[in-house]
This record gives sequence, C-alpha cells and structure tokens, in this order.
Amino acid sequence: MSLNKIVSVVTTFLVTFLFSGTIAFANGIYSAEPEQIGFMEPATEVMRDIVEFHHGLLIMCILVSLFVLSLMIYIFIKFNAKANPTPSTTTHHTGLEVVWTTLPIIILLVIAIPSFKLLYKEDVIPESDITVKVIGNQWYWTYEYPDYDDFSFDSVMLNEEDAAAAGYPRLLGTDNHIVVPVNKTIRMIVTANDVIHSWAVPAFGVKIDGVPGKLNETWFNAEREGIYYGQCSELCGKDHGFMPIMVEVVSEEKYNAWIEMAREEYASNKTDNLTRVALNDALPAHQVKEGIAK
Ligand SMILES: [Cu+2]
Repeated sequence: MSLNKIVSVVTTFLVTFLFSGTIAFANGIYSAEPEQIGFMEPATEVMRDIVEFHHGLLIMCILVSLFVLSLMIYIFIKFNAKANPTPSTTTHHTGLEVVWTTLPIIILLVIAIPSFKLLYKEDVIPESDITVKVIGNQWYWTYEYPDYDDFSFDSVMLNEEDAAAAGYPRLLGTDNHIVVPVNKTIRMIVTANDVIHSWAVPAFGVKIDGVPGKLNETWFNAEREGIYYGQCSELCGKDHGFMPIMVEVVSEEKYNAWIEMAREEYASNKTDNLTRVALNDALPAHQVKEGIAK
C-alpha cells in the first residue's frame, strides 16, 4: 500500500468517525444507522458537549501518540547499534525530567477542567417542567407520569413483524412509549424492580442506572422533535438486549393531546404490572409465559 493510499484510508476513517452522526439526522429517526461508527446526531445541549469533549480528547490522544511515535522512530534511527556504536553514558538531565513531569500534569489539567464542568452540568438538574418515573423490570420498562394523576404503563419490545409494520427499527420499537414536549426540561427518576437496569438514550447523552430500592435522577431537554431510541445499558439477564427505550419528542400541543389520551388509556394501569405484561399480545411467547408464571 502506498503512503498516499494509507493517508487517504486513515483520513476517510477519521472523517466518517467524526461526522457520521449527521447521517442519522436525515431521516428524522434518531437511532444508529447501519454501518455507523460515530455518535448519533445530538438532540440535547449536554450530548453536544459530550461529543465536542470526545472529539477534543481524540485529537489530544492522536497528538500525544504521534509525538511518542516520532520520538521512538527518531531513537530507532539515530541510536541503533550501527549508527551509534559508542552509546552515551549520560544518566540524568534535570531540565528534561522537569518537562516530562510537568507536561503530562498540564495535559491532565487541560482535560480535567472541561470534564468536571460537563459532569456537573449532567449531574445538577435544572428547574424541571415535567417528571417521568422509569422502572426497570426483567425485561421491559414501566413509566409513570406523577404530574398527571400518576398514570403508568409498560413499554415492551415489539417483535420483528410488528416493529416493521409500525415503521420502527428492528429491536428498538416498543408497544407503548413515553412522549415528552420539545424544549422542556424533563426530570427522569429511575429505579428498578428486580435487578439493576440502565436507562440510556444516546442522542440525549443520558445513561443512568435503575437500582432496586434507590431513586436515581437525571434530566434532558430535547431540542428537536422526533423519535429517539435507546437500550437498557446494564447487563440485567437473558433478555437484557430486548428491552429498548423509545422516546417521542413532540410539540407542546401534541403533548397535551397525548396526555389527555394517556390519562384515559392508562388510568386503570395502577395495578399489577406482571398481569398486564402477561396479557400483552405484543410480547414474545416466552416472556408471556414467564409473566403468568410469576
Ligand atoms: Cu435491563
């Protein structure tokens, strides 16, 4: 492979990696695209900051690696046995030692400051407009809207045919999903019923564990309408890979209409979750059986 070819392959890889996120944006459905290797198009300010921070770190990593590599190549050529038959016996160089101690410290500080800023931004929940409670179950999610009569519903993955019929991506579509208004701060309260799950939506930059007996909190403020997908991100059992997350971000009017609908539709859902799962015909056969068994 000629040098030119190597450079063009590496450049293509980097460009695809850094900018592939924009591909998913085109179709208005915010999930990963086939062959995508970069981030999804960010839908929140936090995710935008995460992507920016990641790119900054990547550039730093590349620069440090190139610097070390070039030093090594220089040493291999300049100081091999043939080119340098009588090696120097120097053992210390104070100036050099000061530099190789302080330089990494400076690099780490340059990384740490924006990193802590970002962590703080993710962690501290701003004044929220709507609260949604998420409960992880083996292997589906239950959502509650405590601001509106506390209605609740389960969100179970659709099988392949149903997902295709509904126009949702395979393994990501669910029978019910949460709906939230655009440009509003949503506070998510996350917990679990059985084992640890993790509620994660990449386009929002949100990933938080649902731990039984504990309430975790996170937040997002989606800037664009659309359907966003995520998946449980904590190994939680055999169907861990089959409890997707679907969030629909809509306009304020559509949200109010949905709330009206949901209040009636899910009003009776305050009772036994497992019974409802057992009755859910969208559920794969083996899960229905387990639902009844419990
Ligand atoms: Cu899970």
